[in-house]
Amino acid sequence: MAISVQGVVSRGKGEPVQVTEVLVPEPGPGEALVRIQACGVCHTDLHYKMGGIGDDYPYLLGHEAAGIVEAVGDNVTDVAPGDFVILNWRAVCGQCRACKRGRPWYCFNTHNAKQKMTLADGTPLSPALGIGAFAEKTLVASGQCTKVNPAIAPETAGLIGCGVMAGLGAAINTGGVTRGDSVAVIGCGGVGDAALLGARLAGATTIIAVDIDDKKLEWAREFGATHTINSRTTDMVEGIRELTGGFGADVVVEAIGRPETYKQAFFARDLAGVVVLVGVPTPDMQLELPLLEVFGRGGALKSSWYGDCLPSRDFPMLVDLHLDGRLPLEKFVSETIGIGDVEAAFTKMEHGEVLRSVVVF
Ligand code: PAD
Ligand code: ZN
Repeated sequence: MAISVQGVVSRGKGEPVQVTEVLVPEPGPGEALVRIQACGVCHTDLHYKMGGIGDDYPYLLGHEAAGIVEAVGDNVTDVAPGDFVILNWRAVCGQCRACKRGRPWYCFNTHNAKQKMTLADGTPLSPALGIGAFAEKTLVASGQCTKVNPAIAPETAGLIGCGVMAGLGAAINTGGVTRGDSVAVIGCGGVGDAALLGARLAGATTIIAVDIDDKKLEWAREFGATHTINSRTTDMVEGIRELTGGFGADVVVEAIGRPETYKQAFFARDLAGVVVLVGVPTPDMQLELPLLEVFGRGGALKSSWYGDCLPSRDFPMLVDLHLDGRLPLEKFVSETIGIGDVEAAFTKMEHGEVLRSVVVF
């Protein structure tokens, strides 16, 4: 028997989201039912609402979540009822060509629940990133549940499930930031600030935050930025070069997802440097770059999906670093809100008033 819960649903492009009844099936083989304790509002949820990701409405939004496993289906051995878990959108298959080559963080065939959650009238829902966690309970593949130390606060833990991991991993896993590097991060929302934190954790010495909002730049300093540039008033390419001996940064992380800022990232990096695109573009965007510069400057232009993370490896480690006082992840939580406040949280995000609003249940 399906259970009835309240969830935040996006019914059509640009329409305000609604709290409505959602039916969640009992977990089948390989699935887990999770009682959500907290779920962050990520810019990717707003992309879904605005039609930037696809047209598979209605969407059940929310994907940065932590909670307690309530029930599991047959053949589930990795988690059990009562486990405190962070939900992930990379439950690796172990069988695809990436997994078989020993690179499971690129898995091309990640798992989600097989059964569909639905609206009360039976209309199937598309859960955001295969999760759908702005709901009291959600159904996922058991591999989407990563067990971590329950000593961490759920509203902080949930953020590791997307934005924190994406940004931190963009710097550390994808960008390969290491001791002594210079790093620039363009766009200092939750994802960009996590990249700053990752750069600091990895031992970067010059860490430059770029944004168009002075408040964001002030917050960026708390996450490890040694220098800040407001790109409304200062040319960021010039500014980054000036702060790096005239050369550009070793690693530049673009955490917005726009062609113009990507281009600036490209020119703000040192010869043989790395550009990491973690911001998500929309389907209409095009990029034009001088091919001779792409060749002549060497280095690497990389994209970072989910910070190239392996949840089973990375989530418990980040939780442990946080509990050890070495990763101040609680600073990402600007406010806790109720399930009815997601639309207002989108507005606050667009106005730059918050890093993360987190829905608590
Ligand atoms: P956010 O809206 O909180 O932050 C964006 C920041 O960029 C804000 O601080 C803005 O002020 C700043 N900004 C906007 N335009 C400019 C500009 N022209 N120059 C400088 N700064 C600017 O978003 P977020 O941090 O939640 O997410 C950032 C992106 O990362 C977004 O595109 C989201 O979809 C993406 C994302 N990617 C992954 C992944 O796996 N690749 C995961 C999660 C989120
Ligand atoms: Zn996200």
